Amino acid sequence: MFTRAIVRKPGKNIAEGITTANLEQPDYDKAIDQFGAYIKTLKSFGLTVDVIESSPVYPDAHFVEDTAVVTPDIAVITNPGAAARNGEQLDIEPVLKKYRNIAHIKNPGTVDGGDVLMVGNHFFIGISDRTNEKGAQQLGNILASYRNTWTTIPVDVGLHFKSSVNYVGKNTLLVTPDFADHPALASYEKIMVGSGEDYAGNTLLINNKLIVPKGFPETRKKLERLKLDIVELDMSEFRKMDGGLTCLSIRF
Ligand code: CIR
Repeated sequence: MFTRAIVRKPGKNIAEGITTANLEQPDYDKAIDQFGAYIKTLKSFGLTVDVIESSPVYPDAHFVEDTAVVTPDIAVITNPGAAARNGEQLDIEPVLKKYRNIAHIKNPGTVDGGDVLMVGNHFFIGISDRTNEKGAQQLGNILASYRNTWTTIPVDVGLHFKSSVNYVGKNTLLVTPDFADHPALASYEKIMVGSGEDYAGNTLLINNKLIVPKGFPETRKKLERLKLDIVELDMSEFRKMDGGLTCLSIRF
């Protein structure tokens, strides 16, 4: 059970972040509304939410997930792999310090939290443009010292591992076609996102409830078979900056 989440308000500089999405610029006011709905949903799921002020320096700073990996035992402050984002983690550490002992990923290791999928006490660590082998090894060693297991998995498509694969409960992973047959995921049931709905692979499970991005009906229909409560949230403005539901919070 998660009891808390940390989120960070998007800044007026939201459109200056990194993106590969060929979409128009995000609208600040709309993003703030979507962010508000996101917080409201987390609270309705019983979480206490710490909201950090926006960053004048880092336009991607509201994607807090990338700055830390938090388990019941420890908060690992990451070393984000994009130079333009490295530094965001410094504002997150003092908040996490209130709740957990702290460990750090150090150079030359880099990790983005978006590459780390926790399934019970197993951690998948995606090796991507943001997370390197050395970072994965450091993180894995820390996790293993608390009786967790971990494996790496290459991320050749999408920004992060969790852009494509997420745990949706009941031993089931929601996957995009690129990861559907990956041998590292063989021991799980799979639900494949709907056709052309890869963005919906970034679906968020919190305390047996699912938050899914709005506008992906085929995926939603497939997820209904899990018989979990589902809340749909409009993520249009964050999608324009390659962000999704998991990116906007650290849950623990
Ligand atoms: C970036 O490129 O780093 C941001 N524009 C998006 C980060 C999304 N974070 C995530 O998937 N965990």
